[in-house]
Amino acid sequence: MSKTQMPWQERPEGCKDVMWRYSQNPIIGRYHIPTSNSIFNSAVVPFGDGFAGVFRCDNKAVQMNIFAGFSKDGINWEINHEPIVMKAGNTQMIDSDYKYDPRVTWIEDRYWVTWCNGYHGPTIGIAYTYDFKEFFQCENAFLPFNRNGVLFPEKIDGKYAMLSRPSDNGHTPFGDIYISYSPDMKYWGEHRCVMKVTPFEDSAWQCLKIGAGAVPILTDEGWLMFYHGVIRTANGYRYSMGAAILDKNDPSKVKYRTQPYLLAPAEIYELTGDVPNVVFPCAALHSIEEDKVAVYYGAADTVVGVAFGRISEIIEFTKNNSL
Ligand code: BMA
Repeated sequence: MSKTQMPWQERPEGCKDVMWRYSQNPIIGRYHIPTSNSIFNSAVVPFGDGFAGVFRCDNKAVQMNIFAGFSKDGINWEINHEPIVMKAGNTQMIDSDYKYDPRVTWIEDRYWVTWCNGYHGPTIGIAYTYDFKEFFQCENAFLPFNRNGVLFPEKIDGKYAMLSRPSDNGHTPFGDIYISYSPDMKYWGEHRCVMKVTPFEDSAWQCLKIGAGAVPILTDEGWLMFYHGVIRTANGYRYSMGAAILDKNDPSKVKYRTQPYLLAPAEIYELTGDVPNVVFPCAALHSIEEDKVAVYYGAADTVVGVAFGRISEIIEFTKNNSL
């Protein structure tokens, strides 16, 4: 990021945590557009002299869809009142019963959007856009069922690379992170396991399932990846956020991975909502030069929050507290 000032707040006085929340969270409320029941698990990127994003807005019939939005400062967002209407991309139009949990990545010459696409159950949908006005839908990456498709921001060994989590058709009680490659954004293969859940006694917050969160950030140590981890409690699932560092040239190799979480449900808007106890990262704005990152996350499947951190400190923390 250079042209635009990324959203930022210094660590609050007395705070010892490696990441801290924006003081005005949540930045997007559940009724931010007229039709919405909830807005969460959404993705933002630098765009023009500001930012653009793709937002998950469930409507008051609780139908899941994705909407484009724009912002000058990354905090105050104008979200379109109508959902994204796709045109045909690298294939004929394919069914989409619903769309949710988008991620957005700039690769080479355009923005790519991935999301959980309803095609006989959830799988990973892919589209591209140049302007966040016109969107072109491509082939689904995988067979159902799959969730949390997250593209790398550059080709690896000449191929597009995507993290994902094979799942089931419900509130999946399992899940590990895999990587897949494609020469053309149409055909995906070379599927390799990246990271599995942890034994309960080692790190319980990530013992049930894990999934990629934000687009990985290339650092001197490798790819910094924020991910979500889930534990099943007496009261249901609890979603927290951790970080991993993947090998630069072979991201199926995990170099480090946090034993403690970086962010877990603790504030009222994370503890209470349509689905209590969810912190679900889907995007990160960053500046390597300024040593800053702002992670965007869905809170309690209801609103959007932001958390800040120093990239160098997160890397040190991940190395020093690795499983
Ligand atoms: C997952 C997805 C997410 C959601 C999470 C917690 O399976 O549906 O969209 O945030 O559950 O409900």
